[in-house]
Amino acid sequence: MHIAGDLIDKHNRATAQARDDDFNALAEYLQRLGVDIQSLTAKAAQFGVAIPSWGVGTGGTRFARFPGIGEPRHVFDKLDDCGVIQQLTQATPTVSLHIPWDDADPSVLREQASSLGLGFDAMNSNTFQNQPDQAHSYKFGSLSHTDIATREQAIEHNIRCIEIGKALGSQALTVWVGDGSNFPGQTHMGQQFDRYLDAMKQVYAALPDHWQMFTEHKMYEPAFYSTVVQDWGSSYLIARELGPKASCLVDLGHHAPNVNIEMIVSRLARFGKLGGFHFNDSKYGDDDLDAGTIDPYRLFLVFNELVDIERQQGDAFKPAYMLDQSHNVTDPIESLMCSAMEVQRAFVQAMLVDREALAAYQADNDALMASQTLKQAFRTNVDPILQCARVQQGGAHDPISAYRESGYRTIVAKDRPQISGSGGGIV
Ligand code: PSV
Ligand code: MN
Repeated sequence: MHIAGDLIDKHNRATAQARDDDFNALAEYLQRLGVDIQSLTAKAAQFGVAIPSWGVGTGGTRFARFPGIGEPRHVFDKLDDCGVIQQLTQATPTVSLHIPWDDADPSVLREQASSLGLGFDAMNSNTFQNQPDQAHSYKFGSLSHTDIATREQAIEHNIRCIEIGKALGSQALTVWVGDGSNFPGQTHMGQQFDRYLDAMKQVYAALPDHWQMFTEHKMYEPAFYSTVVQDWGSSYLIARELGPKASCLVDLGHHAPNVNIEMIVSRLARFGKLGGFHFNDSKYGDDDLDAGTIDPYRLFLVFNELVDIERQQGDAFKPAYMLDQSHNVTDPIESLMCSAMEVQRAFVQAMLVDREALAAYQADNDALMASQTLKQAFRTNVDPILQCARVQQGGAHDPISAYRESGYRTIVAKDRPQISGSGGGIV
């Protein structure tokens, strides 16, 4: 189901005067800085970040889940919700599926996605939960399990994800495992890493030529003492060991507090191993909060690195941008729209950095002015650029207002029964 085009047109007409005035004022300001607003708007319009299919349902904590009304019942409802996010923001042209959560006939999925103007981004494999019909338990790990039959089952699952992805037109597989240990001495850390590498090599061998494989690191959880792919160093070792189709995926929430993530981004990219992102925000751990809600400056600093690297490496540098969030107290569609716009905002602001001036300040060791150069770009309100980029493509001036005006959630709730019960669980 889509939101009526008339409603978006009406919304955009009502805001047209304000949008034009703000755009012209910003154009004048940027002109003084020698920046052409039209080309910036065109770049903003080309920007896209993938929606995680699992993000459109209400998340939860270990303690409870409080489902909202009109929750998606299955992957087809999830696609509908992703279609609305794309329709209103025009910044989320693809969906990242998680298997087996989103298992369904690929040709039907493909048909529905294309009718909604959506494509498929990276596939995600799930070997961190047991499925009802599965022979071997992942309680003590999957790709790194001590038991070969369990490892083989996990390898097969990953290969199946590739097969489904091929049928959907996806071109990447993201592998995140919860493997690790909860007690010192529980596992032999070296041998466990060897087993993981060996299994990943078998998955890698099944990748089609034009596919990529992303290894996603995370410091802890569900394993609380040691985790097999715990940091960007381990992830880099894996990607290097596997070969050119393998690279690292940086989930912003998967680091210790205060870690300099933008520096990790710079390092990985410099050695050709930055594959993609899971954008979200966090205050304490892997909180999966909406992108840019806690530390928008850090998001900007990540994009500052990305824009800089793109200028050096050109179009060949194309990391995959995805969101990965959990929504406990907000409508997931609203949160995902906000996050997509925040990520797009950080990208546009990073393009405003005066790189010649910055290079000169760096050469002079003028720390204060170098920092001010970044701050000036970060402080610029680029809303008019984002609004125009959206409206030019048929999206909404203000996606949240248009979504609320549409009553989408109440309408779909008529077909989607209220989920009762509040069991815990992270997804
Ligand atoms: C793990 O916490 C993670 O970030 C991985 O990307 C998973 O696939 C995703 O969350 C879904 O729960
Ligand atoms: Mn993630």
